[in-house]
Amino acid sequence: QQQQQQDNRASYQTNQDSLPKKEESMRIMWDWSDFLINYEQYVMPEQKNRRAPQATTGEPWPMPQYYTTKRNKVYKINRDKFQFRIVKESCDIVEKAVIRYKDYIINDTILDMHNNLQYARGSNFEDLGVKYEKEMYRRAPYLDAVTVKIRRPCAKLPSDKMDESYDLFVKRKASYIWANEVWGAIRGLETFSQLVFRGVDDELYIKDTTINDYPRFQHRGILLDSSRHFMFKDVIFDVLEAMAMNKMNVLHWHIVDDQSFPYQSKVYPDLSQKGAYHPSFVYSHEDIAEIIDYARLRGIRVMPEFDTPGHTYSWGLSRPDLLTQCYQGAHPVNGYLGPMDPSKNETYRFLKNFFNEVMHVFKDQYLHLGGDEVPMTCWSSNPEVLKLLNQLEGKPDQPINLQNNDPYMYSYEIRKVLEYYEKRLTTDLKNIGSKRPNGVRFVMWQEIMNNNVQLPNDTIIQIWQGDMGDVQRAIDMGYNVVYSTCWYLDLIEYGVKWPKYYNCDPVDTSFGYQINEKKVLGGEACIWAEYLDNENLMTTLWPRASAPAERLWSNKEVRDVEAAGKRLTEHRCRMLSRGLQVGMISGPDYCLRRGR
Ligand code: CP6
Repeated sequence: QQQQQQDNRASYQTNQDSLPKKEESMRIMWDWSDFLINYEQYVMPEQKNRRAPQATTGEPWPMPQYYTTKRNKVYKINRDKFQFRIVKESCDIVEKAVIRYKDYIINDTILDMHNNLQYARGSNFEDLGVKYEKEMYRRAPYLDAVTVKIRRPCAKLPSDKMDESYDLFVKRKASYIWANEVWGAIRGLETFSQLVFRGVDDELYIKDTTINDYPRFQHRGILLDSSRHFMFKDVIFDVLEAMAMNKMNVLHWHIVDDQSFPYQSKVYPDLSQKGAYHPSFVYSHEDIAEIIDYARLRGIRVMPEFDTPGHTYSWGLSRPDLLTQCYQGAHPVNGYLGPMDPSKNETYRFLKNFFNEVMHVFKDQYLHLGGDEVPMTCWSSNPEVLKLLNQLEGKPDQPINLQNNDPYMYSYEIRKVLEYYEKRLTTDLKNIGSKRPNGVRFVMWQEIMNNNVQLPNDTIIQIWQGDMGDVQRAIDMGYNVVYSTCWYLDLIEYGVKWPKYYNCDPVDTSFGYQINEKKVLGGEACIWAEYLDNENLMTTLWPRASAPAERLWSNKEVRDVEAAGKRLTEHRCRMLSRGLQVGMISGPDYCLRRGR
């Protein structure tokens, strides 16, 4: 087959006559499998291989761990009578979820893609030999209730220890969702809602199903950047809603950065007053509480990132004293400020006060401290920082020749300053954090490891440039890992790219590393917002992020890209149907949904 692919490519390149005519090419849809062999390079498929991607009907995304369904046993859902019955433990999380999912099922269920395909193409059921199936649908018994049983009392907030497992039975006699904790129940409700489909007769159907499900990784996140563009609350809600549909559970909120400071602090109000793009483009404590609550109801943790010592330009708009003055030779360069100034006690005093507030506003145990892309050349140009470095290196307090081309300068290991800064900051914050119910646990970007900075081994390293070798190195240093390298979703390209995201695995042993899976907490899809704002965030993020979502939830063996493509086509349609402005990643397809 590979040979044939090559032949096709060759003839496409050399023989212009083999290209379809324009009108023809507009109607022709192509098949997933053409992209599977070499999705990096577009291969013009042969005419006879072209067909519409056949979406699935009532199939879940991400794929559950154990999933069996009986194609020839269907039940009908009565829109007026259908209900979820909560037994044993209950709380607002499951009560609200039940209302939400009933509404989705009744109002937003998508049309059966198979029947519709035949219908839309003008075929009739009898001709296609599906008379039996039609009769089966007509006679389907009603399913009126699903029992939701939660064994343990609800927790207040989702955490890294939450149990998201559930069992789901859709049977003739009774249907159940069973979970240890409320988090499993809401994952099960999401799955249940995805199993429902609308027939061409407008009735709701669901196939006889048995599911036992749990996540492969505990950390399945989205990095949202609200500094490069201010993201409105509604858009963040939509991101959270889509995350719940994809069983993702961590919103990594990269809230501030160089370009703007939208976090509205009460202890230091000038930070956003002067650092936000506009005084109204801010997240107040109340806004943040609303976002955390919206996330909580969907089993999603909100982990804030306040990135220091680099990426801090906007902090300097109100507090230039916190940033390092960069020098050119012996002279400070007016207006050229670098990372946080590690040589001043005031820097640490300020950060203690600031993070004390942050740890009250954000309830999650995890706190991302950044540490990426620190411009250390500025540090090494500043005499006060060099004085600090002298001390750290045990050298006498001598003036240092500041000529940039002086090799003497490079005999100093500037990374020691980063180590000093991070150790002092994390020690301070660990103390403050120890007063919280769960304490505090830090996440940091890969550079901390690259610079050989050794922090307490509950620290989590987020890999964003490296491969499995870097994952292994972080583990060897005693760290836990969150993987992101292959999931920089803002880097968009023409063509079908999602299989690349889908095939990427945070515990990929095919490179010869025997990575301890327990040390890899999971991964995050990053949606940096230099080129994204409220208008195009959702369309760029989804359904792209659905690929890592399945990789992080489903069994390692779920790797069939062609089968995934069919489910993803349906899943994208389902997201549209629930009112989410999701985009397009997989070529020509169609979606018949609410109101269209
Ligand atoms: N902002 C911050 C960024 C990036 C990082 N940190 C980034 C770097 C390279 C690419 C995309 C994003 N925009 N604070 C790196 C973690 Cl390709």
